[in-house]
Amino acid sequence: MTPKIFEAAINAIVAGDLDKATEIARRGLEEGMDPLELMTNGFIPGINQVGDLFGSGKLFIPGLVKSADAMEKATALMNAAIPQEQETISGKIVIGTVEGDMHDIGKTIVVSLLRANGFEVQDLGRDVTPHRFIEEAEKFNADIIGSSTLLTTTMVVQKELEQELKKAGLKQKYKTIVGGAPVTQRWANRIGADAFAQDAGDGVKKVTQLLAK
Ligand code: B1M
Repeated sequence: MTPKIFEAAINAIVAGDLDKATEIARRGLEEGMDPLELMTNGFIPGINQVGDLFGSGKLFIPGLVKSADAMEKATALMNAAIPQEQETISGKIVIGTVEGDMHDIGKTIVVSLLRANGFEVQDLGRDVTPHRFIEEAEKFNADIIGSSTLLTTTMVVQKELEQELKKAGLKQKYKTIVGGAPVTQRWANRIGADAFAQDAGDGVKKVTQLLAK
């Protein structure tokens, strides 16, 4: 039964079928599935297939948008079902998708998992400028600034954030963590970010390590 639901989730996202994706998400949760497992083995591979189809010219913008809508709905249902830690542990993070980038599905999963692990998270949404990251970190009294980017063209904003922090004399005050599909440890090292995370689980691990430093 379990692999079948993963396959159904993949197919619903590839078909851009919002109703089906919603039904599968609800059914999975009713049957007691771990929301992260359903995301990791079903919905995320589905949207990755969509990305491959789009990248190879076999799917066009309207199809990409339909699949993205189905994915956003499934992600919202999964995120809402992730059990939240009642006790907050010390550690405040501001997180957003960088300026010029509208992709926020992955970032939203990272936010949910951080909150589920007891961290205080301020979600800045998407299209966030380096200046706003810093301004919000100051207001929130954050320990960590996290940025996400899915476009190779907007990766540079993560570098600009590091430069702005240095210019403002705040590089020592905040630890930074970067993520997103084109981001690598090598990129993090190159721009001087304090950590890189491959996925949401790794994000929780790296944030925990940064706070222990
Ligand atoms: Co767009 N898109 N898209 N898209 N899209 C990509 C990124 C692309 C790779 C597709 C492709 O061509 N194969 C390509 C980028 C190519 C490149 O840069 N080289 C692309 C393009 C070109 C575009 C447009 C330019 C298309 C156009 O209009 N011509 C346009 C850009 C708009 C803009 O941002 N200015 C565009 C638009 C869109 C939609 C709006 C339709 C939609 C986004 C909806 C939304 O996010 N609300 C969309 C989607 C859905 C995708 C793909 C198919 C899927 C992205 C996704 O949600 N993945 C994507 C292809 C792909 O990535 N395979 C693609 C699932 C998500 C769970 O994974 O976001 O990687 P991810 O997050 C992971 C990890 O990366 C990590 O943890 C997450 C959970 O495991 N992580 C972090 C992420 N952030 C982190 C932060 C951390 C730690 C870990 O700490 C701070």
